[in-house]
Amino acid sequence: MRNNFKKLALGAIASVVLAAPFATQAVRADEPLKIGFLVKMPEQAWFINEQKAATALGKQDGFTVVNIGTPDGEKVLSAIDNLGAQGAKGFVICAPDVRLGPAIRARAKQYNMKFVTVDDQLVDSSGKPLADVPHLGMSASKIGNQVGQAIADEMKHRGWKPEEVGALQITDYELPTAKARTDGATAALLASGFPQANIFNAPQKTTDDEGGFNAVSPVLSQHPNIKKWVIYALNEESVLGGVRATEQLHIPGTDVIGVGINGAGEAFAEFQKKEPTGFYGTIAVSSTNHGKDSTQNLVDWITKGKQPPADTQTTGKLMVRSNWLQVRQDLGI
Ligand code: FCA
Repeated sequence: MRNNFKKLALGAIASVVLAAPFATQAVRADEPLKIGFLVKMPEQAWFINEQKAATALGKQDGFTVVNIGTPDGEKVLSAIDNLGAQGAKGFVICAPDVRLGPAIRARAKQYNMKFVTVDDQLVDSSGKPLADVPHLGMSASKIGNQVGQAIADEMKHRGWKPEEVGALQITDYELPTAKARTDGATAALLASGFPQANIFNAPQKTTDDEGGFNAVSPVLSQHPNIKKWVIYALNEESVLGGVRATEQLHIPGTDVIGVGINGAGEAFAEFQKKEPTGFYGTIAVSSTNHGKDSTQNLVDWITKGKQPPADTQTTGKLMVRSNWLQVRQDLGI
């Protein structure tokens, strides 16, 4: 009786041990390479496309990509634990908060995993980028400049007088790439002769449609005298939210020029609407290449010991109703 109990207890302990932290060691060396692809907003078309591109590369080259949505810090850390338990050798990440940098680095180290960042570069406790983590993202200020220039050009084309126009700058100052993008747009707008006094800050809480809508609505109500608006933000989702807020107040689409960044599903849907809306265009960047190239960098690092480039900056192209299909094709989105 006593002996049987002992056996049972030992058996139970053994299976727990196998299932938990030692699972990594149980993964056989000849198993195909597994990596993770973690994104902060798994429902956003940009990120869906990045993960799709990573998965396609894995299918082509014989490795597995585990796609995980990690909207908060806790989910990021448990996703890394989960990947570690599955024997994954590394991951690509766009984190929900860039200040998670040191925590993510420490957790990856526990499992001896390599990782690279995509889109949003991680920072340390003093706000400096984590220089030892390879990054691939947009050339943020340049793409911001393109947004501002596109708005200035379209204002000219419509014959708008800058002094009669309000600019809604939807901002997220906690995310460095977001700040660089909107600062870049503002700089180009000012350089075109737009009055500084007519630029209004609309801080957003989340970098999506809802965040854009909630940021813009109160600013619009504070300025009922302004009849024409231009809108920009870190991405097209936020700009679309802003455009929806103008529609709510019955401001005609012809009196709004919204220009976003990304070039993904929501912009395509907008360009396919029968009547043009206040969403004029977007600076399209290849989410396909972001997903594919960041994954390739990570895989080469794991399998060949090839150190990825420290900081890759990608470029964008203005996409509007008249050329969206062509630009989409050119960028392989
Ligand atoms: C940030 C934004 C995304 C996308 C990406 C490249 O993460 O939130 O919408 O623009 O950069």
